[in-house]
Amino acid sequence: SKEDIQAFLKKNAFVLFTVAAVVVGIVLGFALRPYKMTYREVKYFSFPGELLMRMLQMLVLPLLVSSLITGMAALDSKASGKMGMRAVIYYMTTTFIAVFIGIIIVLIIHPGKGSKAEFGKQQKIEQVSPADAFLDLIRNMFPPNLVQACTQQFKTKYGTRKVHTTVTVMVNDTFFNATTANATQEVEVLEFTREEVIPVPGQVNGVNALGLVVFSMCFGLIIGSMKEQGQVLREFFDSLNDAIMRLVAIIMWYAPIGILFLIAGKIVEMDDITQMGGQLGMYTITVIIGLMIHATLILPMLYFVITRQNPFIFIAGLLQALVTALGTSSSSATLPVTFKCLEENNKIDKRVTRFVLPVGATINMDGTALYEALAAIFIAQVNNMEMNFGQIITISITATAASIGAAGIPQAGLVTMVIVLTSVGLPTDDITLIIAVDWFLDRLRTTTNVLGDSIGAGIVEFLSRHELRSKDVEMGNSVVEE
Ligand code: DAS
Repeated sequence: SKEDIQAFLKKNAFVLFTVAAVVVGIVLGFALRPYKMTYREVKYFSFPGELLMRMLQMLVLPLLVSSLITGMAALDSKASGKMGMRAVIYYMTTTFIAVFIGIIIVLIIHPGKGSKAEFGKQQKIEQVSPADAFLDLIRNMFPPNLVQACTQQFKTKYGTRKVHTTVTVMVNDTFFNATTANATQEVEVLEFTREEVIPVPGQVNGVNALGLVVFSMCFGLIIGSMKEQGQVLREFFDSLNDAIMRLVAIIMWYAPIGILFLIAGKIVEMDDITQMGGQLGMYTITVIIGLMIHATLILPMLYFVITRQNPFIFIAGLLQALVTALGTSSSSATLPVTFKCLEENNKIDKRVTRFVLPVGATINMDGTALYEALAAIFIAQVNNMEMNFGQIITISITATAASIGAAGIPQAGLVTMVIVLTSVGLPTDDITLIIAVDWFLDRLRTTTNVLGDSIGAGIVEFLSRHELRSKDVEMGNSVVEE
């Protein structure tokens, strides 16, 4: 009936708008391509999209901190310990499965067959030792200065350097997203320094997310154990968290417009697809197949096997978040939307989302792990280098580490690839070969990352239902009978 349709439209308005935005964005993008806009014009054109990115990113920091603190404070150390264990086991298992799929698929399809095609500009990229990268990761868990951890920017590092390449522009502009001042300048890069190419692991937009995650978790756990004395702090962060989520609700109205322009802008800007060499085309298809297998088969199956519920109904509730991930190519920027979808559509317990999602968005990246392993072997194939079993194991370990270290921001995975390549002696300069398609593959792997975090929340909630329930009983909350 008419009322039913109206009710449906009202309930799904956001999702419908966002999906429509993607479609319109793609159409508009292709329609505008023949006009060959300059870099500056594209920047102006995508401005509404840039605003969405900024709005979402603005909320990430307070959301991350307040949700983790309240999430941890709502549980006792035993319950959160168990939940944490489950989350970590889930993250590890799914990441390894993803890496495995990536390796198998690239070995079967062998997209790097043939002589090395020159499908990209080669540029010099500095080597970095995996040991240093690993120490950096650990180091960042303990920021010496919390205020600085929230404000650190890459800007200053770049500000001092005058010479940039297109790659660095990409790095500044979408990867670090820091030097908007330079965004409209087309500059040329001659060489990279280590700091420029290697992001400090765990950093989001110059914010040390990993450090804040570790601190917030400990802090939340402590104020949770403080009984009366902790009350003020618990209430404070709780209401901060609520307030931020209300802001998210407002931004969601703007999201479709932002996503439309983000996607259209990217399509206008991208390199000519018909020029894409055979190897690069095959590589793109291989990555897509790998991600598809993981996102549409493995993860839903895992969800079904554990919870015995329909995974596709669960995924339908996440649509808004998945489209946002596609539009922003950043799992951190998508975090506010992921929260909303899981809590409101899928009714996942807040104590679970607040705890599992921020950690997941920072360290659990299935799509990135799959991608890094696959890309490394592709680069080996292109160079006609056979990887032996030991090297493949090394790749799977470093790809996992690199996905943990990659921040949830656009194209972070491309940068942490240096670690994977160096570990097996592959030429790091060859990363530049795959840059042309990375903007696109990045969106797909980010969507996979967000899906992985969300399904993880569903699974952890299911496995923790007894602890959550007994906590409810203890607190005198109303308990819903199963
Ligand atoms: N785009 C990133 C993310 O937000 C990670 C990556 O580059 O792989 O998930």
